Amino acid sequence: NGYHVAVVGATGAVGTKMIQMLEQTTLPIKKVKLLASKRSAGKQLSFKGQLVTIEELVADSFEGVDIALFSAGGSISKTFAPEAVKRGAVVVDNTSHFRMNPEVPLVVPEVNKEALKAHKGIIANPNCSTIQMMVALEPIRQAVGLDRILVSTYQAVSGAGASAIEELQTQAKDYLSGKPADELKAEILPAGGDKKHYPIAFNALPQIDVFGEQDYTNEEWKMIHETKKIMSDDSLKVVATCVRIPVVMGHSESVYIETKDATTADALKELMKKAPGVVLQDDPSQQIYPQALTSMGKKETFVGRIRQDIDVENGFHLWIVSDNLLKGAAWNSVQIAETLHEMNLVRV
Ligand code: 11C
Repeated sequence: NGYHVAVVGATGAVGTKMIQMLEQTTLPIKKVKLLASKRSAGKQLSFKGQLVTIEELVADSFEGVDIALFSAGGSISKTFAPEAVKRGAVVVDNTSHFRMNPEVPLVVPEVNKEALKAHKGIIANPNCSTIQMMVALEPIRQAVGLDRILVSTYQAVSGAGASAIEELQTQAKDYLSGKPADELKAEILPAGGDKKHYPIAFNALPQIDVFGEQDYTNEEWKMIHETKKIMSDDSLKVVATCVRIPVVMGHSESVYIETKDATTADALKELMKKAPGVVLQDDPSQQIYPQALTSMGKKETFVGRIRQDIDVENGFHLWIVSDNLLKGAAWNSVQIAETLHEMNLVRV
């Protein structure tokens, strides 16, 4: 009894975390199928103490699969998600490919699980930096309304995949062994697909993904558009500056909000204490606040440094941190699968 679950992109930074999250889920699972490119086919990975052989991804891989979790890049999702749906599977897609498609729900379970009811086979998992912000801000939106969000991110290199982690580690070792900064080898960051690459070790790069319209990067546009879709509010003012920093896991965000109704920092702290998926870490007298390092390996979103703005009455500042590969990706995807099961929505 239970579901036949496939992981597409099983060897990637997110795929390996998806397998770990499936080991911990309450979702009933009868079988796990691990899919990847031809290069990885034949290798084995452990699931609940049993070795599972990775299979090459082809359209027929989805025969008999009930739930397919995708995290192998947008072009793989574009080609194979419809093939999975054709064969009766429900797809939870971690890439950006279907996110803004009006037919596809974009879901953070703590925020908008009702949107799952309209699914037609594919559900999109939002961008990591959007997810953690939604978990913290939705309870505030519900209580006092939100007029505007201004976010600056401090994002971990793991968001750009396993090879970006290696790039940071190699550059850090080389720099500490005396190699000058202008000789550090950079081939991936700030964006794999862009013309120039800069070192991330001992640096901060105000570019995540390539540049798009109006000199905002794609990562910044994702935060803007996805926030409006998840909160179902096109009038919400949202703007983002996304920065990569030399941290391996855990995205941090400085978030400024303007609420519609009057509130206080203490009231927001009380809201955060009760918010699903949120842990309040906010005690300046004891130097308690969220940190990337302590968020690593945790499923929750950590919120602290809540303060009223000095000048704007309805303005508030928050510091929001979460493990980008867990709540930002693998855990949110598995949580969507759990929620589909709880809402009896696995079969289309
Ligand atoms: C990063 N947020 O940190 C990106 C990774 O649309 O799912 C996730 C990209 C996405 O580089």
